[in-house]
Amino acid sequence: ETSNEKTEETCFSGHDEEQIKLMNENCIVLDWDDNAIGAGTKKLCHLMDNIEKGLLHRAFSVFIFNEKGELLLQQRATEKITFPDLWTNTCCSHPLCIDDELGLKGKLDDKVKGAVTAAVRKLDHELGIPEEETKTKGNFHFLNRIHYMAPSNEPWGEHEIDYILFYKINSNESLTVNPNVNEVRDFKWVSPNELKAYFSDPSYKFTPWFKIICENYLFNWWEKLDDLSEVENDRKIHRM
Ligand code: DMA
Ligand code: MN
Repeated sequence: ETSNEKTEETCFSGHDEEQIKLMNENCIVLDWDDNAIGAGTKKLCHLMDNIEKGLLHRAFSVFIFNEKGELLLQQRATEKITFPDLWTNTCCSHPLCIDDELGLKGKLDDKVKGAVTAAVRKLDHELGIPEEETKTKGNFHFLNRIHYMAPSNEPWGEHEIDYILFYKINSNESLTVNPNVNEVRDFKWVSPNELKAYFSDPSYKFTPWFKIICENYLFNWWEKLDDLSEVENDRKIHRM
């Protein structure tokens, strides 16, 4: 059971109208093995009261790399209800409880396809990268799934199984980036060394999931960017 006792006023007072509306999206509620067991609004899935009772949902994190091997970072908009103003990977969100994004057959390949479909949708919505540029899907690589929990500003938090997706821009391709200011405050392309320097610069604050991914996996995967075959398609769920 999920508690909905927090009133709209306590949760949303002072928050942005557009971001409040998005809290009605239907996330995919999961058991510990990443099986879909129901739907839950984005609001219910991100209240710490519910998370503390075990409520878990599916998410994805995209990392876009250009032909120079640089990673596209974004700074979340001040309007974001959870983790505002923090720097993070290219794009994060949730596959929704709809046929295209759910992975109806329940097989991992199918769930990855659902996450990629959601990623194409949100890269357009957040960063203005047209769906036509990414939806051929050949550029996406599924790395692994990370199960983590992290509190945000009261009363919010995250508790997700997060599908990690790399997207490599080929040398004959270009990428249009035209951020939606309600979602993204700033963006920049970084090399591994530049990112490491930002980590020791106190004026850059990062999201908890991006820190977890960086500390455990990112730099190793980044070194293998030219050939991900050794590290991609990991079937294990990594609990952090
Ligand atoms: C949620 O991201 C997903 C992860 C991996 C934290 P988000 O808060 O940016 O979601 P949305 O863009 O849908 O608000
Ligand atoms: Mn989430």
